Amino acid sequence: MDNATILQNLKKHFALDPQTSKVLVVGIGSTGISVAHFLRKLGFKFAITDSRPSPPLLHEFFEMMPDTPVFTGGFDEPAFKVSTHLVVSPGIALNEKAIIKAIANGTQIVSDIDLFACSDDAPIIGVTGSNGKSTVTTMLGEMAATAGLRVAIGGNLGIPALDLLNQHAQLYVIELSSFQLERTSALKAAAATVLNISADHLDRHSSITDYAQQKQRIFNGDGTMVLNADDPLVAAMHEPDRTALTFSIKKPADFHLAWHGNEEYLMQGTTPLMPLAALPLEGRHNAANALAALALGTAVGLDSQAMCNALRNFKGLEHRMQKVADIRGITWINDSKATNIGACVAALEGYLDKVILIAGGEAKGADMNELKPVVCAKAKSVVLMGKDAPLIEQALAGCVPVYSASNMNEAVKIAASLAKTGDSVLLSPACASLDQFKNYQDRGNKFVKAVMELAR
Ligand code: UMA
Ligand code: ADP
Repeated sequence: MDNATILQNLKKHFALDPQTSKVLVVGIGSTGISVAHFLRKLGFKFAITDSRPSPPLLHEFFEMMPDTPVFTGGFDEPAFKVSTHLVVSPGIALNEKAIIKAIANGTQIVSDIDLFACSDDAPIIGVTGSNGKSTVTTMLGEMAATAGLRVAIGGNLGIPALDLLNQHAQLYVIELSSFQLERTSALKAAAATVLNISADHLDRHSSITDYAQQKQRIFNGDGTMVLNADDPLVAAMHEPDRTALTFSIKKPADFHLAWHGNEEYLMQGTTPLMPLAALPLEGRHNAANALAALALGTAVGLDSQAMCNALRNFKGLEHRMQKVADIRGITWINDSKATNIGACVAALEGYLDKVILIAGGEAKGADMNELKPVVCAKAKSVVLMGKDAPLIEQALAGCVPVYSASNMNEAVKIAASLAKTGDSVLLSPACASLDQFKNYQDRGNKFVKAVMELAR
């Protein structure tokens, strides 16, 4: 799309105009920097702000755009007062005092996703949910590439949506978080899904209802709704006058599982697509992810054969049910990305035998009692670590033996001492990692390292 058309769209949707608008970019992270590049390319004047005194990307920003006004070390800046538009990064809550005041003064809130949605005509697939977003987004990217399309994938997955525009894609697959969706109004995806809803980010959202409502915004517009028939909160999002496709791993749906001969198959209606056993991923929840990806791909016209070929070759992502090693008959699984209860429950539910679970970290306001039934059913013992370990221990009282570890090395050693030949040890923390680690990758990498040391 040429710049003139993008400018027309921005004017129509947000009254954003390089001649008259004063834009403040809020947040100097990867989103803020992508927004700054975009605005500069279109000739907007803007300023940028970050509440941290020296955000990590500040130096890089100064070097790229030395003439742009920068305000750091707090949001209580006059810059908010004079702005007509704020482009707020997802990591920044909209209930910041300066933002609330600006909204009250008539300042418009826009997201990077809004700007992106105004800037290309190619179809967009939107993927949200509490768990499985990155897996499904990546699967779809591989499906579309196998089908011969020029496809760009990003958003919450890592590359900010605006940075994908220079790939001139024929199809975009955008992972969207609740934070991105709550401030987005212009996105009209050709196909979109809410994969599932379980408690997460309740430190930012006032309730699970509010969190689900923000996720539901992915269905704005008139694209195909892809709905998880196994999740009542998602199934309830169905709008009768819209085209919808359902997926399920428990019952018949548009995309579902069924026995065909003596093998379980991924099915489209009554048509067997491929055997479930040919999907090279651990965990039954990944069957749900594959069915969701097939439904989304079908909605935008991808070829079934190409999609199944991509699934057969899909390697999975690191830190999601990643098999780390088999050591003396014990299987070690890294599911460090399980930063909420839903992911840990899904991981445990996929096991037929009992496992030794390593969990704990920051609970983010979630109710750890929800872990109890599945832990009682599927765990032999639990090793807990991190800030909210006491909350989990309390929730699991009387259920399974619980051990405490002060760091990952210790957790792995305790788990090794408990495990017997044939057991699995699963790191699936049900919590965020930031109390003890840089991020979930760091937590997973430390787990892998500790397991490898055992092997030696
Ligand atoms: N900041 C403040 N004040 C605050 C909070 C943040 O000034 O109170 C500043 C930070 O200093 C930072 C800047 O805001 O410099 C931007 O922060 P950001 O947290 O919005 O981070 P970005 O680098 O722009 O990354 C964001 C997403 N981060 C979050 O939503 C927290 C990235 O998702 C995403 O990949 C990226 O945009 C590109 O779209 C990460 C994430 O953790 C992976 N997402 C959460 C999740 O998956 O659970 C939602
Ligand atoms: P997201 O991007 O939503 O965080 P990921 O694909 O990165 O999703 O997976 C995050 C965590 O959720 C991992 O622990 C993974 O094993 C688990 N998970 C993946 N898909 C699902 C699903 N459909 N239901 C529940 N948990 C899932």
